[in-house]
Formats: sequence, C-alpha cells, structure tokens
Amino acid sequence: MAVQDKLSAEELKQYYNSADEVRLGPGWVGREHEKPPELEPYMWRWSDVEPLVLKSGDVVTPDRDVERRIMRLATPGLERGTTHTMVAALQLLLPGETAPSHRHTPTAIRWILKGEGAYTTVEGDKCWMEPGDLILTPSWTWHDHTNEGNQPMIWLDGLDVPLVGYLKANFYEQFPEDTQPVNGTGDSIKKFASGTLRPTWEQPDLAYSPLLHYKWDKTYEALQNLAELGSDPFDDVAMEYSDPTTGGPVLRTMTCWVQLIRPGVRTKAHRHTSSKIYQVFKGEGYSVINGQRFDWTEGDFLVVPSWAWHEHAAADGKEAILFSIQDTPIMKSMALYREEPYVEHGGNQPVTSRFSVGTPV
Ligand code: GTQ
Ligand code: FE2
Repeated sequence: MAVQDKLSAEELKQYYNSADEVRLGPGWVGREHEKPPELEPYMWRWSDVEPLVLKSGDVVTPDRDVERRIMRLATPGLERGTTHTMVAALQLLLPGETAPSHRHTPTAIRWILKGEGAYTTVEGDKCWMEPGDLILTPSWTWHDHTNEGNQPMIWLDGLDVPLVGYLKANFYEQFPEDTQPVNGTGDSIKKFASGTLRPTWEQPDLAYSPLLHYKWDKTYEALQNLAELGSDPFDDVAMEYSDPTTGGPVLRTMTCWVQLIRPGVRTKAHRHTSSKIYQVFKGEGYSVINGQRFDWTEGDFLVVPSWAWHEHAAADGKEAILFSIQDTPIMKSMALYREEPYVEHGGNQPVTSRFSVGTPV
C-alpha cells in the first residue's frame, strides 16, 4: 500500500477519528471486495441429533406462540444459518399435533426423514409425507402440518431465511385458523408428476414449480435408471429436481439434488460459489472438504460452504444416497456462479485432517 508520510501518527489518528464522526470510512482499510469466501465446513451426526430432536417434544408445543418445533443446524462461525444463504432445521411433529397455518416470503423445502401418518397442506393441496419425499413450500404459500399417525414425524426443513433477511424482504402472516381449507390431496402430483405430460388447460405462470411434491419411489427409480447410463466425475449419479414446466430448478433461490454414489466410487474434487447442505439418506462413506475428511453414515448432515474443495466417496459394497439443497439459482441469476476442478494429485485432495464433533473449527 502506498502510505504517505505527510501526516504524523497523531494527525493520522485524528484524521480517522474526524472521518468516523461524520460516518466516512476509508476504503483502503478492510478491502472486503478483495477477499475470497472463507467459511468452515461442518457435520452433524444423526446419532447426536435424533435424541435431542425427540427430546424437543418435552420442551415446546407448536402452538400459535411457538409455531414450529425446530432445531437448527447452526454452523460455527455464522451468526445465523447453516450456510450464509440457507438454514436447515429438524422439525418434530408428534401424533395429534398441528403446526398452525402461516405463510412467509422465505421459501422452504421439506425433506422427509422419519415417520408416517402426517401431511402438510400447501396452498390447499394436502401432501402426505413419506421418508424420501421432497415437498416445496414456495415463497408466500400458506402451509400447515398435521400428524394424524401414531409416530413422531421428523423432517428436514431448508429455507433461504439468511438470504431473505439480508435482503430485508422478510414478511410473515398467520392464517386466521390453525389449518387452511383443503381443496385436494396430491393435486400437484396428479397434474404434473408425469414430467412429460401435463394438463392442457393449466398454463402455470408461477415463480416456482407447480409440482410441489416429489415422491421417493419415483426419485429412487430415476436414480437407478440413470445409474445404468452414466455419471458426473464430481457428483457421480446426480439428479436435480426440476420444474416440469420449465426444466429449470424447482425454486428461484434454492435447488434440490439427489445423488447416488455407487459402491466404492470416489468422485473428483471441485469447488463452486454455491453453498450446499447435504443429508445422507442412505449408506455410508466420506467427503473430503478442504483437505478435511468427514466420515458419514446414514442420517448425518454436512455443510459445504462456498468455494470449498469437496469430493465424496461411498463405502465398498454399498451405495450411498445424498440429498442436498443448494443456493445455485441465486448465484446463477446474479452471474456470480463459478466452478473450478481440482487438478493436482489426479483430481483428489490429500487428506490432512479428520473431522470430529466438538473439534474447534
Ligand atoms: O415448517 O413452516 O424450519 O415457518 C422454519 C420456519 C419451518 C415451517 C422452519 C418455518 C417452518
Ligand atoms: Fe413456515
């Protein structure tokens, strides 16, 4: 930096002070625009998470005061959120409970983990939840959840709350009753799940996919079919959930992926400016993120921040299935998406450390 010596140390201090008094800040100090992203990856084990989520049933009830019984995945180093743009949380709904109806400008997705006999209603469409289902709750759509079964229901919520909060566009409204009127069951599936055929009289012009519910059996079938054909070097057999009317991502701010890592496969490493939150739906293996090895097993959660090198591997003899939410649509729409392959060491990172919960990051 070209520092001049015209002012004494004392004069310099006075200069900064008087600038500060009138709210002027020097652009040569800090220089945010020159800094690459620096965020830490993190992992949560299902064996740590599940008992604490079940115990939250003894702590609160999702009444009009509490609204939702959720435990957030709180990444160290972030004031809020799981990545800087998205937050993931585990939601527990006990038999007989209803989480009351509301809507908000942040968009949500639900990735169903455990239980049966519960449904969520989104804009009047009742969606029965089964493990492996993806259900969308786009921005400003009414939603409420009810468990009519006899088991605790647990799912993963993914929301763009940190982004919307930062953009100062948070709005929230309660429905006057606990539940909204239901005008169909699985209607979005009946109309749009075929993907290739759609009703002639519906020309959806929405900012999100008109298909709100992606069932696990169809998802798994699609993965199996694709696995016969090919794979991506960085993500193996990876599929993006798509809006059947546009072919694009299901939401404006977030996209959802499901990927099958075939037994024994280790992908190549790459990095990109989108951030990702993973759930290990099936299987076991590990990911290497910025040289750190994260060994995971069924149910675990993993966060890959922006611009972190990452690669995945499935254990021998056992396929792994990873679900993820990613903020790629935001980055692409703002022309900020970049991607880079890792070229050294044949495309795989040397492992320099191993993650364990409680390790300072
Ligand atoms: O289920 O409606 O994790 O409104 C955070 C906010 C879930 C929900 C969250 C919400 C919801
Ligand atoms: Fe909500």
